[in-house]
Amino acid sequence: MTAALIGVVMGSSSDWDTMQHAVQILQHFDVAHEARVVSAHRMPDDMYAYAEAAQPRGLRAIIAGAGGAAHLPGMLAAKTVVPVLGVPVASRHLQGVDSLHSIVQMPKGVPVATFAIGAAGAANAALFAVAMLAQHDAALRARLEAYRAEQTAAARAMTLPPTG
Ligand code: RP5
Repeated sequence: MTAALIGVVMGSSSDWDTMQHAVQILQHFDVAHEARVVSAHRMPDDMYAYAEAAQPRGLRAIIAGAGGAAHLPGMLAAKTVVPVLGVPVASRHLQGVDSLHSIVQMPKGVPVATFAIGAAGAANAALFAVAMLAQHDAALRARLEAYRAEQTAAARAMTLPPTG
């Protein structure tokens, strides 16, 4: 089995609907990855262990999704220098604005790269991770450029309906 290059972690299985969009992108680009629940407040010791092992295990980035107080990405970043890409998951009461603020407002010195709330953020975090890996992988870079070209072609083919 190929060792994972990208770790996808989330605070709860209830985050999977959102975070699976990151995994789908990694699968599309055939990037070795793993996905698991690592809750900051329900399993803090596991979270620390995951962060401490990330660099020695060869992870090149961690995509961390969480909702509400959303401390998982920041706490992981506090324990590893492996880049952490944070995905705010939409919460029931505040629609993920709480998650976004929790993740994006890291104090100076320990960064978390923060993406959009929800599925778009999860997918973009994975695309960003692919772009990071592609800096040193020409074949992966070519696949990423092809992916962008598909979007360009789709946008150019868009037509608008007549006015109503
Ligand atoms: C966070 O609390 C998780 O990231 C999730 O978004 C939120 C709610 O978790 P559950 O109560 O659905 O397990 O830790």
